Amino acid sequence: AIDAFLGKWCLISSEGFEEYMKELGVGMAMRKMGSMAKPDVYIIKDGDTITVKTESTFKTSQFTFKLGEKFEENTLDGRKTQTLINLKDDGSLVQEQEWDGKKTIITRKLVDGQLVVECDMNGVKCVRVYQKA
Ligand code: DKA
Repeated sequence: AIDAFLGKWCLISSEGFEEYMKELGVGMAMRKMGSMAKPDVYIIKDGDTITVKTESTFKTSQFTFKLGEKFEENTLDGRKTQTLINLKDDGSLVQEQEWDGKKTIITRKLVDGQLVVECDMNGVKCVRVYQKA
């Protein structure tokens, strides 16, 4: 269930994020800030509605959705995407963002009590690990 994902999470490691942001088309200034940011992520549930809030000194944003229902997401780097989030049988939470004929997938899973976020854009992958606050 989604319940294991709920709570406050703090970034503790990040690999390949700069390259991933570059592949997304994020400009240099924002990539610099994005690389330096150590965000806190809050995953909150209200009935069947889920909110993911990302808070950092550089920028704060949030999106709210229902599993399996497409919605319009405004991403941290300013993309407006058509996003679909599903919970897979293996327990991972898979977020598919589509915009301008492009697509990226963000997969979140729980591994040893940590939140592991894997991003993939055209095969350029990044892994970010969050610890429960
Ligand atoms: C995360 O949750 C990573 C999510 C991907 C963000 C992409 C764009 C960020 C640009 C500053 O840790």
